[in-house]
Amino acid sequence: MTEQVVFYTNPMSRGRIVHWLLDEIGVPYETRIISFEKGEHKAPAFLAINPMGKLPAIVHRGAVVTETAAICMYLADEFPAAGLAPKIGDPQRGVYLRWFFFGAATFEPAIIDKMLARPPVERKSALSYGSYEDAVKTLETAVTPGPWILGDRFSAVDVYVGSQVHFGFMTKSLEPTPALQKYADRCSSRPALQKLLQGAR
Ligand SMILES: N[C@@H](CCC(=O)N[C@@H](CS)C(=O)NCC(=O)O)C(=O)O
Repeated sequence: MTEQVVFYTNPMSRGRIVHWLLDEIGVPYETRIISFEKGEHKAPAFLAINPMGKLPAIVHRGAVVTETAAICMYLADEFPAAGLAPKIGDPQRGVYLRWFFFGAATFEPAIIDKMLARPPVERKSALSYGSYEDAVKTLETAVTPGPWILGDRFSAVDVYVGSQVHFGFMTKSLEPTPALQKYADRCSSRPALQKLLQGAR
């Protein structure tokens, strides 16, 4: 059982979010690149780690963690010295959890459906995000006035939600409104993200 985090990723995946977070935390970790081209993500060796055959994944102290939001939350809690997660009992913990889950369960499906130009459904109330417009408007309230989702405090939830905003801009599934653009720019000013953008891995 190793104390070092083993990080399974591909540069063209949500693994970039975990990569940014690991570099914010600043502990050593071992990266294992899984090739999509070679189909390594659907090969038995990786399916034994994540039966979904999807990246990213981490293994830490013998436990597998998948799902990008869960990995980010796990790492921020496991390495408290980085100060990237409010502790249980801190009133900001609820705000932090709220926007992590909003990012994963509400905002991400909204922008992915937009990116894929999926036809509208009749029963919007059955969708986790209701309407794309409501999801985007609500996200704007999370990053305004800022600078971060927890106000003056940068945290792991900014890594997660900020990455989704960047992804939305890149795929043109999200309009760079002034509030979102300013937030994305603040995220881009983080040295750990700059390092990642300069030398993709
Ligand atoms: N819910 C998962 C989604 C993971 C995911 O869809 N990963 C993509 C790359 S971003 C993947 O591995 N796709 C390969 C495939 O499904 O074949 C998470 O948030 O980590």
